[in-house]
Amino acid sequence: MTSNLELATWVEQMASLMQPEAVHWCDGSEAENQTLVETMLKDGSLLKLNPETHLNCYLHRSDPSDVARVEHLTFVCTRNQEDAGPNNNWMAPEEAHRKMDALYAGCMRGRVMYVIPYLMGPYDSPYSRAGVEITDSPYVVANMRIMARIGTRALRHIESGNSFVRGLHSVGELDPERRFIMHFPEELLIKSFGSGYGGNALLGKKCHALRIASWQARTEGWLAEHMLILGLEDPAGNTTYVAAAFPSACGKTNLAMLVPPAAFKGWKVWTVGDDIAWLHPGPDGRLYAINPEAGFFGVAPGTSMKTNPNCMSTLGRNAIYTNVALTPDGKPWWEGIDDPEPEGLTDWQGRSFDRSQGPAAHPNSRFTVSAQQCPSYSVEANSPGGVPISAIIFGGRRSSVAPLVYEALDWAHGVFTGASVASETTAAAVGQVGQVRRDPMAMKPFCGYNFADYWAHWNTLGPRLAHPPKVFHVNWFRKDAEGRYLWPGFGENMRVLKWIVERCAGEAAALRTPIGHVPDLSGLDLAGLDIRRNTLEALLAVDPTVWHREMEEIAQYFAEFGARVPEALLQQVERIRSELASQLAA
Ligand code: GTP
Ligand code: SPV
Ligand code: MN
Repeated sequence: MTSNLELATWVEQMASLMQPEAVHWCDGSEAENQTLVETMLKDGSLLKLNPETHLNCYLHRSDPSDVARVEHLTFVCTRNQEDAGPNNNWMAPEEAHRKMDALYAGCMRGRVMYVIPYLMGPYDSPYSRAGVEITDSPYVVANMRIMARIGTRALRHIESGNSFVRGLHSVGELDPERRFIMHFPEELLIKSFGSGYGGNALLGKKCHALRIASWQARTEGWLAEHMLILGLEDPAGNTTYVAAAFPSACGKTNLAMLVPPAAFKGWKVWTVGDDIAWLHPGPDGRLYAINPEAGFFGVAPGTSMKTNPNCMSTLGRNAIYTNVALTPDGKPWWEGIDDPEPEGLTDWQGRSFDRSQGPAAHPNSRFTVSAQQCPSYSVEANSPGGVPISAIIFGGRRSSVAPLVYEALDWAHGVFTGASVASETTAAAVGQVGQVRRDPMAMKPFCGYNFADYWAHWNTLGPRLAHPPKVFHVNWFRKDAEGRYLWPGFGENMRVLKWIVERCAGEAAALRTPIGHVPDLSGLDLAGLDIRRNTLEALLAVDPTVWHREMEEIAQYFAEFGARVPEALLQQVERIRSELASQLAA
């Protein structure tokens, strides 16, 4: 199976623990995929969609109790609890191993154990990292095949002596009471049980590429972030690359595939990644980004030709849809899609659709599709050296407080800006939706170690770069008193991206406020946009009273991390507070 003794021994040991009926080493081939699809069509875990409109597309309905990440059941198991920090659930490694191994004992009886070697990042990139996921879910194999570079070539990479992250996964009985996602960063090991869904089960994604990788990145001097990567090409053909961190279901996929408004002739957005970025200081003193993933696991509801045409063109062939609704003629359907709700719709649970039972598609229903199919996929996306990042953008979903866009004063203030991000919770994780919570760098659910150490690590990175990216904050989700979005969003976000690129080039007008530079009313290119002056003022407002209260909350949040919080962050709090106080006094 493999010439790598360490890997062969581990797989053998896991097989004797889990007792599968057979062990299958995945080669990632089309033939293998077809066999898996046939198996799933037979057992009903996949439904074939209409091949005339959706060639080679399938619908998967997950267990209704297993539709999102489970943050309360996700643990970081470090020897020292302080290293996991107040931002993570923690369990002692011995206890966690005991618990998980008890669940794993005999869990694959009558099932096939799939061994998936995978590579996160482009082939032949010094920044790429390998992993091996063991799973009993053919659905996980089919999704991993789209999301990561799996199979023979990844195995060769491991066999040529590269280290790999070990991931164990079993769907178990899909019992929420027997469901855990455990990380052992000191052992480069992940143990997941009881869920077949997304980030809980596709271990290359959040578990490896963020939680374990962020730990490795800290010791090795780079960053693993919950960021999209895009290239913005101006009419003269110059491309500026930016990376943007927004919390789950807060607009990364949409921004990464943006189509500029008609008035922006000659401007193009190129997609490098939509969810995860690995950032490394390069030899020229700039920060370089790769996308460790090969596909998109994107939110379906709200996706349409109007909001995200590039995404709609990416879909429709070779895609797996999870928990969307189904039309009578075998097409996927969700709230916000272009086609009106048809007669005879089947909801995400396979029931005849009845509005009183909730939406037709689950709010966290998703599609899995190869990035190669995306019309805006960048030619640089597979570049082994990555793309140079000129701007880092943080953002959240906030109906008030945060203006449409502002620019941090320098790197240290940029780290503060990222560390103080707050956002309303979404359906991407189990729990209440719409609660404002602190989500530093959009990494609250994904940082594999103590946030205080993470902020300190961010602080050290800027000064190591001769040309650090400028840092910005955006908020597409500010609302008026009636609860309507003030900003049209989607393609119109181009106007904000253009301001950001101009600021990176030392152009575009801005006003200095205590929280950073905000565009003045002439700074944003609003050509072709019908927006009222008072709406714009409301979008760009930085209210000192509101921000004074916000700073109070930020200070309290930082205090939860005790003495480990970097002094530089506390200095930012003091500076902003005193500037706000003088504004209020004036
Ligand atoms: P994850 O995959 O969970 O990490 O999410 P994401 O950050 O990629 O979010 P995505 O782009 O999928 O958007 C999530 C939801 O927000 C979708 O329903 C979108 O339609 C909606 N959305 C995205 N961008 C905007 C925007 O600019 N304005 C508004 N109002 N909604 C948006
Ligand atoms: C997210 O929740 O941020 C996602 C989906 O991108 S999942 O793969 O489930 O993490
Ligand atoms: Mn995400």
